[in-house]
Amino acid sequence: MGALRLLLGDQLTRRIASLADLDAEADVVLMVEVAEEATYVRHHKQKIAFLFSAMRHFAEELREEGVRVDYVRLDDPGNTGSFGGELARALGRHAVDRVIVTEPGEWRVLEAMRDWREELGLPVEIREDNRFLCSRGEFAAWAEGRKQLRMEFFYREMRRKTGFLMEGGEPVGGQWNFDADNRKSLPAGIAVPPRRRFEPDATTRAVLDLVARRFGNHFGDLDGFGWAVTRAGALEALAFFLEAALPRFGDYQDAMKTGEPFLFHAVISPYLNAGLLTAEEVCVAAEREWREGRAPLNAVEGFVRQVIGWREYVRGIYWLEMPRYAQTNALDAQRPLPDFYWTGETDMNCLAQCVADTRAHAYAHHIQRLMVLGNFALIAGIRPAALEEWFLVVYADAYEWVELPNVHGMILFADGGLLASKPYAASGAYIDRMSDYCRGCRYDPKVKEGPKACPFNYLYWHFLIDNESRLARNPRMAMPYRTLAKMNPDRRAAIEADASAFLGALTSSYR
Ligand code: DLZ
Ligand code: SF4
Repeated sequence: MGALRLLLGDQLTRRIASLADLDAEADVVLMVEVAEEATYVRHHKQKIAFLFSAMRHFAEELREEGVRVDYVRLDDPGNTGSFGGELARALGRHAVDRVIVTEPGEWRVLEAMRDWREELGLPVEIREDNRFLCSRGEFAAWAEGRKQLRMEFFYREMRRKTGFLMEGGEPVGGQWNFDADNRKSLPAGIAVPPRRRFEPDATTRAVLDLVARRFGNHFGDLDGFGWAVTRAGALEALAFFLEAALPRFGDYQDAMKTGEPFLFHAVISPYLNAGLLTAEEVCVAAEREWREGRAPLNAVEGFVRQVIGWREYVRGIYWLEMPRYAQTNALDAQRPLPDFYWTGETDMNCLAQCVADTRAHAYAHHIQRLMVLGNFALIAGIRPAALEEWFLVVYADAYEWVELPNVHGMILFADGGLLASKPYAASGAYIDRMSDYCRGCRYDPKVKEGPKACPFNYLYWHFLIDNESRLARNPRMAMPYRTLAKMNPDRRAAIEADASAFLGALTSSYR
């Protein structure tokens, strides 16, 4: 008898472990659209549409190859709405003697999977996720006995292991990291490459209708949907990035511009995280651009670091630390998420613009996420779980393995410094330097007090005052705390007054 091979929506690669020894005669591949996955948090409409359409296309490709695919659509009669329920139903349709699945990207789903053997009464083999360059075991071995789990050291190990941008055991260019070259603001008039858009085909249009009908009340726009939904499309998106954007990706990777969330970014994370592209192939391709003289080293190294460094590192942290990781709240932040994260209705132009980009595209680039949307939540003391859910909902590339360490650790310092060596708190000057947002804002980034003052300015100091007992001993926070110590009492009182008036006026009425 054959096996039932359950393939999850973010495992869309022929090379996934669960399909490795597929027997086309005896086995059945099961793919299921289930309400529980779409609604356990109310994902952005484009995120659901992207994944359902990519799943349907992938199923078609498997069928063309002669594989037997049992595909359950969301609207199919009898759809129970959950992985476990659909697996049980499918076992009634197929004569198989075991289930094979690749471990999921979320703790929640892995917990459920561990009960399946008992619930279903037959063997369930959970295979290691082979879509990553560093296995969970390798990461655990690297972490063993280290006091601090710094990305930079992990990244160097990964460079050595993979050989990317290495020559004779040394990093090319004589340096591991060229980040210092990657902080330029955008020159006026620089041409931004028009983003390659993928026109929805009949399959995607059917999914867009389904999502509009079933998830109309979820956050996000559907019109303008332009994601690739196949591996071939994802490869085209990669090729576009390499040619049109990579040469300037490094220089301007921290810059922000009104109405331009993509700038010189790769915009391939939804494809990587759903299995349509592999980490290895995107790095091979980027390295070739440098070796053949079409892209500078600072750009290529910055890109490779995101993929083999940061991305693998946050996944390692997630599996090493879950489930306790999600439960810490080192800064005891308790404020509910303000409504404007959903509505975009705020006079703070940077936040309004970043929410607008997010709503329109289910995408914002890393500095919009970290230094605007994230930074505000950090210095306003937003409850970690509330911001984590928001990030998981709104971005097409977000799964808990990647979202949680980025938000909990990197953005909010809620893990007390396991991941980041200090909180990434910044005042309005940073946003003013890196964007054109302040020009269109009713606040002024240069004003520190009173009604015209940029709220980031007083919230920044308010955050430091509020967290003095927790942060003042952190050596990387010594400078701002020295400044705070010298601050006169009137200035401190003004900060307190401005911050409490501002925070008191925030509304948080719905999700
Ligand atoms: C994100 C998502 C959504 C919205 N829907 C489905 C689905 O209907 N079927 C499916 O197999 N996967 C879906 N996913 C992706 C899963 O949430 C993802 O596989 C889990 O988070 C486990 O990593
Ligand atoms: Fe944002 Fe402050 Fe600039 Fe307004 S002035 S856009 S609130 S940083």
